[in-house]
Amino acid sequence: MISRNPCLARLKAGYLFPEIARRRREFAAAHPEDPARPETRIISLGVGNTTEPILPHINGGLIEGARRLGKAETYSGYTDEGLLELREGISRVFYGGAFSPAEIFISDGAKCDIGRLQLLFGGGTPVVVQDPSYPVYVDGSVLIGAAGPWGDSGYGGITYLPCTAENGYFPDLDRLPENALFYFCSPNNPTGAAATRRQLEELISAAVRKGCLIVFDAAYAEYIQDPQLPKTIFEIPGSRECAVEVNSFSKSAGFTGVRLGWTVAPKELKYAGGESVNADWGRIAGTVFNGASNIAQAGGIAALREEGLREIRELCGFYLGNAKLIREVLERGGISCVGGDNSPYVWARFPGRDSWDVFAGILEKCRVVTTPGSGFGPSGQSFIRFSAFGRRADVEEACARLEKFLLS
Ligand code: PGU
Repeated sequence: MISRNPCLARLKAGYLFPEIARRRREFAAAHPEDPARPETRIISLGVGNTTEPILPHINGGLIEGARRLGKAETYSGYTDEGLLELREGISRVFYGGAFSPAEIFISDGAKCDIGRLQLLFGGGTPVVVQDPSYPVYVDGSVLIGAAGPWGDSGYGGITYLPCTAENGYFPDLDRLPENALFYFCSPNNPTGAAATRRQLEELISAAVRKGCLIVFDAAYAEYIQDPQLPKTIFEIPGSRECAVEVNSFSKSAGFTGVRLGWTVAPKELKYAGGESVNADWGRIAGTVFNGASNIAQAGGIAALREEGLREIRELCGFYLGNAKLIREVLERGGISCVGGDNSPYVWARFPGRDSWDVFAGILEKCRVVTTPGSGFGPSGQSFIRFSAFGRRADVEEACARLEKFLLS
């Protein structure tokens, strides 16, 4: 019989979000909803999944994209690294035109590119994550065997850099190992912290000093409201030599189910041996990926027009409105929180408590699903992540239940 990839055995039992869904199902089976009692309905503030309809201009782009496929004159097939108009548009809108289309690779979402990126580095590459962090950085590394050599237990080649209240949710860069792959997410999932320009300058200078490559995850960039905060790592001098950036239309345009993202791999970025990371990324993308849907790309092109960008601001503003309601209710209840102002996540602290216990308590008493902070790494213990993605009426109802629970 064929042997199993040993990397699979090193993964933690289940991916965080399916595990939450399993616990929700289990709870729902034991406590069935009673349609006559709306307070028994379960509301999710768990997984960061968009709920609002795609706004008209962007949706029109998707419809037009589908229409074009139905006519011989406008039909298109594979688009390889993406439609030129979309790549040029992304460079113009998000990077002030600083990148050529050859440096922008269109993807089917940030998560998918995060999973593929490690093919660039292979086994043995030390991996560094912010702790807590989006679980795909660790699980993706483990799957691809990039974080070896392995000890008997645990993830030998993964360094967790704590991001806690004590250090303002920014890691101690003196602890950054050399020649490592460092996943850095800002605005951060799950803490909601958005790094300042000064902090990102320190990050780039540490990466250059230590020979690290940064994978900058900017999936929540459009949630940044404070004009002083950088929306991309490429606002920072020196970043082109040490960073790639992944981003996505999922959370800005409501494309979680449409699937469209991109990766920027600058021409200047080189491995230790002087080879081009950009050329290799093109090689890998061409080999294991056949491009994003043409329909999604037509939606992306619409999203980059003035009207589309206005819709992006409106949508992000709506979810930030939810975040404000959640944060206010928690703070009124005496819970200390961060996030929710430049990100769609509120990171709430329950000192001395186990995250999964708090998760279970909130599910039982409020019938609200959240995400336990410990699922994002050891430093997430005693925290709960509240996602602001939800219908307004559901968020208001969840807040009313939380308020009752916290004040009781
Ligand atoms: N990067 C970060 C930091 C994310 O939080 C997410 C989604 C993605 C990338 C995925 O972006 P796509 O472009 O849609 O692929 N995080 C959500 C959803 C859970 C998941 O497994 O992706 C969350 O709740 O954390």
